[in-house]
Amino acid sequence: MQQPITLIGGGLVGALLAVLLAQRGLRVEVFEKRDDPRLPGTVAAGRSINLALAERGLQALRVAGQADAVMRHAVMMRGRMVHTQGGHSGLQRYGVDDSEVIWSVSRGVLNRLLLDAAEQAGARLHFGQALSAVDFEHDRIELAGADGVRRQADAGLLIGTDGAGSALRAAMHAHAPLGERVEALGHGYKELEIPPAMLASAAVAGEDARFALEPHALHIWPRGGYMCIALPNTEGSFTVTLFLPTDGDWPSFVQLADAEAAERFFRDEFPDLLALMPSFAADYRSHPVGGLYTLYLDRWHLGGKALLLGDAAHAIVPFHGQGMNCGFEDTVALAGLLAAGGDSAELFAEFQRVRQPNADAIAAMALENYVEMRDSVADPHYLAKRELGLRLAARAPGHFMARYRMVTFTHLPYAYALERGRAQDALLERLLAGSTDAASVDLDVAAAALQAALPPLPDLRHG
Ligand code: FAD
Ligand code: 8RB
Repeated sequence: MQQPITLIGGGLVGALLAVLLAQRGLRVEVFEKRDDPRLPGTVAAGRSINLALAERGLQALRVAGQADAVMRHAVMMRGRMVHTQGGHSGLQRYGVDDSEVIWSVSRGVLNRLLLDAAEQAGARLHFGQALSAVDFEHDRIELAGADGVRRQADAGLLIGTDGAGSALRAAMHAHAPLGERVEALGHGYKELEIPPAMLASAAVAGEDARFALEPHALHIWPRGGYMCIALPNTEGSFTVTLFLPTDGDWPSFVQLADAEAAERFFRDEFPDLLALMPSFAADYRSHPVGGLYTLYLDRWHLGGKALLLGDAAHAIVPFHGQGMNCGFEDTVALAGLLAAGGDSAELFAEFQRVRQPNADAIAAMALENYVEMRDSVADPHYLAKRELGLRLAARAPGHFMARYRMVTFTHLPYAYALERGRAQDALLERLLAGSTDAASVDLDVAAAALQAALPPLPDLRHG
């Protein structure tokens, strides 16, 4: 593989892929539309957007030698803190103990750190250069600068890490259709913020008092058809996201067009949360409503000339917190294939063969987790199933692992987690037979039924 590798997009997946490829001695050029986010004055002032980093993403960072640096900026989240309408809250742990937690990290910090690492590993980064056209016949690309100036460059081996609105995908599709399907969820999102708590109390009560809510949790205010969530930032603030139907019957974003209507809605539905957001109206007015959709493609590559990965190939809805984690897992798989060398068309086909069933599986599980987060977390039957699952996992750890744990804390293929989860769920339903009391199920009988119905879980140590 002598030709240089050209990455379109230096976001999270592009930057990490650049690190991995450059570390393997490959020639890497990265073209990124935006300006260098490491330069002073380029970061969106004051707004911190965070992401949940889980085991799959963390493992990819370990492979790139970047895990320790990232973890210095991460806030541990042990579970979901569920806030009821009545103002009560309780923690549902994600894992069995503190070895199974997820981490809140700032997108900006993560991106800048990976860009530094990419440069150090020898990748060449070109900022303010947006892919604007591709000539696949002559292997040339056209890039547009912010000033409108266009320049040409050799395409090399083209890799699209330019996100959900991928320009490379559009160019590939114009050349030969990719079988693209976009499924809108019909719900959108808006970001809000809880600022750090009063510093006076922090001085007395210590570090964690900078936070207006429990810092080590992912907060959820489930309300049936919609919800709010909040993730902690290192500085003591929280990024809040409201998820709501886009239009249709109240409540929807169309119905809550102005901040006053939205504030009345929050006073009724999320009074405790509203009390923590002094700049609610200003934030509501100035932050746009984002759309949520799932992207499916029949083909991720154009022969051996171009390949898509990350959101460019498989954008998903956010509800499992796995978009970045899945994209990071992609980069390790692709770097392994590219470093081994060989015919690029075969190698791209192999990448799609391995990754697409898993991307499809996490897309499906992310959609399902919306219902779980906004509704089921407060449902007695769901809670009984969860409780029985916890008991079975303790009794027969080699045979039962909650699907959430397989997705979040192991490297088992997503497709396996989906399939195993369905089988386990059917068993739990059968054992509970409509009951909402997990303690009424005889655990010896249940464990025997489990072992009769399902093979043991794979060895998880390096799943
Ligand atoms: P992006 O990060 O979108 O990067 C694409 C890059 O390409 C950008 O830098 C862009 O400027 C550049 N680009 C675009 N067009 C061009 C062009 N024409 N030429 C050159 N460059 C171009 N995932 C999780 O795992 N956990 C979470 O908790 C989580 N939270 C999220 C919260 C929010 C608010 C959002 C929006 C997403 C969240 N995700 C989360 C999903 C995650 O952000 C994405 O899956 C991930 O960023 C995908 O990485 P990417 O590099 O493929 O795309
Ligand atoms: N994109 C997350 C989870 C699962 C939480 C659970 C859920 C915000 C946009 Cl909605 C969401 C999870 O089951 O208890 N782990 O990590 C991250 C999530 O949303 C992120 C912050 C988000 N992603 C557009 C907004």
